[in-house]
Amino acid sequence: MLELYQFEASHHCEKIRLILDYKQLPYTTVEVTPGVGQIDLYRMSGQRQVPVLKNGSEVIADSTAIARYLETQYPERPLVPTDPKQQGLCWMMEAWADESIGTNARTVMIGAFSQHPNFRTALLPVSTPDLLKNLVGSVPGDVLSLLGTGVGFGPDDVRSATEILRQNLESLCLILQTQPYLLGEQPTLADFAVAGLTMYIKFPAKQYVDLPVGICDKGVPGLADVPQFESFWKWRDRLYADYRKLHTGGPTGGTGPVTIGIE
Ligand SMILES: N[C@@H](CCC(=O)N[C@@H](CS)C(=O)NCC(=O)O)C(=O)O
Repeated sequence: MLELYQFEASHHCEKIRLILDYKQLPYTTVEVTPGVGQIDLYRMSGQRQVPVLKNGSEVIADSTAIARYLETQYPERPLVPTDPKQQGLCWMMEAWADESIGTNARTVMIGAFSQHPNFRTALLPVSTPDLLKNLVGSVPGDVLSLLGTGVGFGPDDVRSATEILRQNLESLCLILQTQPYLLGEQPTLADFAVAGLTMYIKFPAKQYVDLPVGICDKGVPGLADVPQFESFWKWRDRLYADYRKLHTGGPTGGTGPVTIGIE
């Protein structure tokens, strides 16, 4: 059985969950406790970030490496086109989703927390400090004091990340004007990477991810709620409806999430 070591609230993990669901592979999730659980993760995988995939004795860290591994081991329902040009574009778009969308989305979400009380209250009443820690990743120090003030998350950082994401969403809308998926007629890794890494800009419309219900369909004002990008969010809703399994209170075919801590 495939085991995904994850943070439920991680956008890189969401990319892998989308891929696992698309390939119709059963898996269990192991919820890693931020901080202490990452020590075990380090022992297991040689690094401390999620996602990590375990398949028997094989341990694969990093979402791109996991995608490659899954494509090699489970070629049914392929994710990567065979045509060389399409294949090159697919890997390029996947990297762009991780680096540009993923990095900037994290910044704008933290910015939205500090600037928009409504967005914050949609999450905070039921959130735990752990959830916030998951969202901000490895940033040290007291999480709440970080919001809007920490290094890399000040107003200028948020403004420039928002501008980059506007351009990214505009490009995606243009591509999707004439074709159903980012590389043409079939879904590929590019689609699942973009869908997963846009999670912090706007959370999925239904409870695909085990997060507070109040956060479904909520997102960063100015990006998640403007008519200009509506076609992109509609596209993502359809991708989720077609390929992602709804959260059912336990992981797919598994025993339920467990937390790993220090021994
Ligand atoms: N390049 C990695 C990035 C993974 C990543 O940034 N993971 C975050 C969660 S989204 C994490 O584990 N943060 C905790 C930490 O860095 O300690 C990938 O694609 O998997």
